[in-house]
Amino acid sequence: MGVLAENLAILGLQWGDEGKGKLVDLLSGRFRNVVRFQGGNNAGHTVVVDGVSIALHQVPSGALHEGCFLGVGSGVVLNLEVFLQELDRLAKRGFDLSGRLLISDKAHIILPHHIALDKWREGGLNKIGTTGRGIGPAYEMKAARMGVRMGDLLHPDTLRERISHGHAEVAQLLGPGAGLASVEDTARDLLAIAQPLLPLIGDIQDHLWSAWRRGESILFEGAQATLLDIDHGTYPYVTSSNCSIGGLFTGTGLPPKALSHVLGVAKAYTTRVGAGPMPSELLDATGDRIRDLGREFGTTTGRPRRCGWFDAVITGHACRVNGVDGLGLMKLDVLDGFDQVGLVVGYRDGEGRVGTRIPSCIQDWNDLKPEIKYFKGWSTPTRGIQDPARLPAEARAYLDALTESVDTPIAYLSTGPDRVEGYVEP
Ligand code: 2SA
Ligand code: MG
Repeated sequence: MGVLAENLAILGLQWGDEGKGKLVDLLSGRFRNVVRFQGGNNAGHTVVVDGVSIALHQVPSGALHEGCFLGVGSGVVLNLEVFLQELDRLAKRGFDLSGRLLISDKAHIILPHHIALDKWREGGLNKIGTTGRGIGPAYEMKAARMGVRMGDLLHPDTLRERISHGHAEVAQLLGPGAGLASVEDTARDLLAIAQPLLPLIGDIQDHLWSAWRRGESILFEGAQATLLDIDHGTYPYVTSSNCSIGGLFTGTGLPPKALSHVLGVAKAYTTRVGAGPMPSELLDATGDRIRDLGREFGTTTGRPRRCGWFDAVITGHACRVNGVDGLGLMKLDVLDGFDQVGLVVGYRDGEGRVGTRIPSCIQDWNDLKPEIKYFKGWSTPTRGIQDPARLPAEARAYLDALTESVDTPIAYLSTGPDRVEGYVEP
């Protein structure tokens, strides 16, 4: 079997929104288990079924496949209200998850004071451009040993005490005017919301380890992406979890030998939502055209995404960090009809030197200018083409240069939003 089989990780190689949800949905029918291992409802994975799109933020994207067992791993931060809304929305669409969903007892819960702190910070000087979902504070409280975990819901008598630690600090920081719910109210509301989820809480590590040892296949669904990774991304303009390969193992409790392949997902161009460096960004009519044709607006926040040419420097970095076996190259069709298409092959520094790696100890990303190689565009539509051999010659030339620039072959090519299968096994 090629890349798209066995125990597979699907990870984002840019700044999110690469189309991971579509690939997970498309491939999860092949896997017995689909598990989210990090992130929270800052993720917005859109799956398209019979032309109708469903946005999932926390329920693993394998939900649409009856045969898939769904896991929410220990590295996830969970907004219980959003989670329940998604379960309800899926049920209304006829997708019943009972008997095939397990939530780690070690997953942390996003609490109202986490969201309040996130929003308070975003109104201040250290503006990251977060999704405002309380993701950062939830992970901070986890690291500060003041987090509340799903397993705590099974012990109401100690739940209040667990909530009180982080709550006290946030209440002190934000002051009485913040309108924070009290610890009592937070605990009461949490327990009321959580009732339907209590039977779903368990030991995800044991479930996945046993599944792996039984030879069941597992698909690991990454959220966000490597350039948003707290360690390997464009810090501080990152999210607060490890979206790259390391987060898979800490977020599930499985050993590296349980993973066989890594599929890295990237768009045929680059987008970013929120603040932070983006050397390939196009602040002109071309960027606007890509945004409009690609409908580049955040699934989670609706914010317009910043658009630019494919950036081989950041994507090559992500391929190396994650040990990517094959690319899921998405939305090539958006580039149909451009007279020319750019590929960022390096960054030129203040002394005019061009490098193909992200420099270390960067003081100001604005000093790094994109070195762009241009390719002749193509007028023949690529929409719906599943076999790269049938692509226009100019599109093939562009893809050949792109794969060479990141030293990674294409394992899947997407030329449209629907569940179109276009595998090219390396
Ligand atoms: P946060 O809310 O603390 O995680 O925000 C920190 C930074 O991370 C960015 N961020 C994102 N950027 C793009 N897409 C995101 N989610 C995707 C979506 C889902 C995906 O479609 O919504 O691709 O998995 C996402 N989540 C966080 C955010 O803009 C800040 O720059
Ligand atoms: Mg998305």
